[in-house]
Amino acid sequence: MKVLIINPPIRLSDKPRNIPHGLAILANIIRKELNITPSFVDINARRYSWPQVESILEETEYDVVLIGGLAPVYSSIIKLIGFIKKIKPKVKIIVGGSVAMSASRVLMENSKTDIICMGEGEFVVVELLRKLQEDINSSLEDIDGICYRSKENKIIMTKQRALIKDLDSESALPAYDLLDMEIYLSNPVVGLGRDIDFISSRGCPYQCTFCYQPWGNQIRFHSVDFVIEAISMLVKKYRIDFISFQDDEFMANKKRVYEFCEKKQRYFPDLLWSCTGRANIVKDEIIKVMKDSGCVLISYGFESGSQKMLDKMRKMQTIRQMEKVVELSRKNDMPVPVSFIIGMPGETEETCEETLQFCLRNNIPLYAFMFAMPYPGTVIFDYALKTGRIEIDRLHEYILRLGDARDFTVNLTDDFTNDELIHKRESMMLAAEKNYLKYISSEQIVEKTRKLFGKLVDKSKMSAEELRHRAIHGGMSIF
Ligand code: B12
Repeated sequence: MKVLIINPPIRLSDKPRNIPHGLAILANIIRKELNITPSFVDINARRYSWPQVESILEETEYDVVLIGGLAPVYSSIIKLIGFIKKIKPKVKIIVGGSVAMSASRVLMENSKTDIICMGEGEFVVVELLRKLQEDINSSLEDIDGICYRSKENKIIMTKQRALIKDLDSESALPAYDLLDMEIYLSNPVVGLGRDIDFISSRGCPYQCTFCYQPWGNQIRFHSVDFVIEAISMLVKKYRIDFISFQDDEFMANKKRVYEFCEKKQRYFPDLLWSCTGRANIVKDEIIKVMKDSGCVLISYGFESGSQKMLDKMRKMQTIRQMEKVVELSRKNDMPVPVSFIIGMPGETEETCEETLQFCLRNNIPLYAFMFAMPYPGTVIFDYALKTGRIEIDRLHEYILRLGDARDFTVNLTDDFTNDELIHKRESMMLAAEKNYLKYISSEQIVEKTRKLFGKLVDKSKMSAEELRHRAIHGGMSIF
């Protein structure tokens, strides 16, 4: 049986930087467990045009197609399914990932998707492919964790599948060798040089209302030894200079962070790294240890400078903790890439002013300032449905429109019109940047970036201007 995996395009305004972890992990599992090497069409990495995609789909041989992605790739998934079913109607299409899980019924009803994977794919793909290998039209009712179309064209949801217990032994590393690694490695995710992203855990203990969390509040971690072994391979085979951890909450387990810092420094002293953090858990001692082990930045979701808004979004963090994190990062000469959200339910002139004042007081620019976006599966999505901001019978059209949270889509506030909200965001960004650039000059930003990245700056042969651009683009310029 021939398996084709397709990674749809994402964030076309930027270069491809993030590897498709989910799909590439499944490729590895399929190869290991079923001895099938799937073909991998990475539309995102190659930036194929749609006519090019169509001809690839025509020329490649396959019996089963696996597609995955997040909410903004919904429209591409719909397009791909249309092409495939036109070219090869008998091929089975399996879709997974966050958009398929959070909008399964809409996807089923508005496309010719055959099967949706409703959770982690490791066991599901193996069971499914085994079944389809025996008979491509096998009945699927005894496979847990899927949604499929029966012969009578009914949409059937099977029993929920338990989460993987041990990520080290039951999941796998992505099949890096099937990806266009040189494309990803030449476009750094966060840092400089040959930078790769890595996800070392699943789940998050918090329940923010704007976030989609399919893996629940119990975090499962890869062991530090698993991560160190992966780094060892990535250093040897792909000569990486930098690793960016994109976990929902990399720092949730402090003991593990300390263990990682010690082992990383022992085995790969020259490797630099970054990760995600949270204002309510980051303390002085840990930042210092991380910095000394080559961590150049920790990124935070600050979301708002208004305590009222933070509480409403169940962020479980205080303004004081946020100020403390800014202070500590600066004390350790680390940038503080922080993101904010405007337009959550309850946002008013007053709460916006509180956010702006927070930024002015702490010399923070609003470089990553997102609109509150009700992505399927979030609490604010349910709120938007309940309040009629999204029409239940026009969900397909709504999800087709979803894109980057920097683009306005739905107004969740009662106090602003759409235009007012858009202008509010712009004026706040301008004011915060103007203030920030009075606090620090671009020469100082470049100087601090050079100091932070050391040898990597010369290795990446960047001019001061490129460096500044990269620093700002990567959000690492908030010193
Ligand atoms: C890395 C990442 C990105 C990368 C892109 C990654 C990529 N190449 O696709 C970047 C940085 C570009 C990105 C951007 C955005 N992201 Co993002 N991102 C993530 C992040 C942190 C990790 C994704 C990941 O790799 N996970 C690890 C893998 C192993 O998990 P997985 O993909 O879910 O795969 C497993 C299963 O889902 C399943 N599976 C997956 N695919 C398939 C396919 C088949 C066929 C099968 C059978 C199974 C299967 O098996 C896998 C193994 O178990 C997640 C958070 C998270 N924890 O997942 C958010 C997340 C996916 N992003 C999200 C969002 C909202 C965004 C943005 C829209 C935000 C923004 N600021 O604008 C932008 C998109 C911008 C745009 N213009 O399109 C949401 C998606 C919500 C939703 N309902 O879809 C998430 C879930 C964050 C959150 N908690 O809310 N993101």
